[in-house]
Amino acid sequence: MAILHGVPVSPYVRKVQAVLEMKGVEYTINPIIPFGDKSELLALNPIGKIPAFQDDDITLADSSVISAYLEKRYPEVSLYPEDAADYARALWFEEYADSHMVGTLGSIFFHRVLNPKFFDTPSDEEVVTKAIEEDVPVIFDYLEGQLGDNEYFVGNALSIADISIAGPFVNAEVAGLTVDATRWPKLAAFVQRIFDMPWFNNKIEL
Ligand SMILES: N[C@@H](CCC(=O)N[C@@H](CS)C(=O)NCC(=O)O)C(=O)O
Repeated sequence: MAILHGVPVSPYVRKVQAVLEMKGVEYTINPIIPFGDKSELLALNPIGKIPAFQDDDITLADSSVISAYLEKRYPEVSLYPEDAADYARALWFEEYADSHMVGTLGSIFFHRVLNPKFFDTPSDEEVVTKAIEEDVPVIFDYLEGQLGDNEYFVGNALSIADISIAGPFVNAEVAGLTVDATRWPKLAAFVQRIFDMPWFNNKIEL
């Protein structure tokens, strides 16, 4: 059976978990964390990050690589658009979520949740407030505009774009940051729509 290495606290692990669930692939989770002794993780991923993934005889790292592999290996439920432009747009949103959103929303989560709980360090609320007041609105404005009146980000069908974008909102919510529906109504409805999907893991266990 396939093994997903990593804890779903990570938005990247959550993304792969959602792809596996959507596609109905059987898997187990090895809840490895990327801190402390990294020897087990380094044997799976030379840069020591989660997620890593094993299936048949292959070992893979990086959530985008793993998701792209899953699409080819288990194509029955497709999460990547056929049309070339839509495909590129879906990859862009995946990249935007992974490289940009996780940096901002993830750092708020790190400060407010992980630091006090695991690293005996209080949240630096000055940094958090600056992120919430300056960086977050730029992201939310962009997403609200890109979504428009559609239910999903690309081609009005669920894709890897939506799964990638929704993931960091779980961490944000646990850190006390939700989408203000009066200011970003379309984005707030989108996040709720994905959170309500039965295959989406919208919880964080610490
Ligand atoms: N681009 C990678 C990012 C993976 C990543 O940064 N994972 C974090 C957890 S959220 C990690 O393992 N960090 C440990 C470290 O950087 O040492 C992916 O999409 O999988």
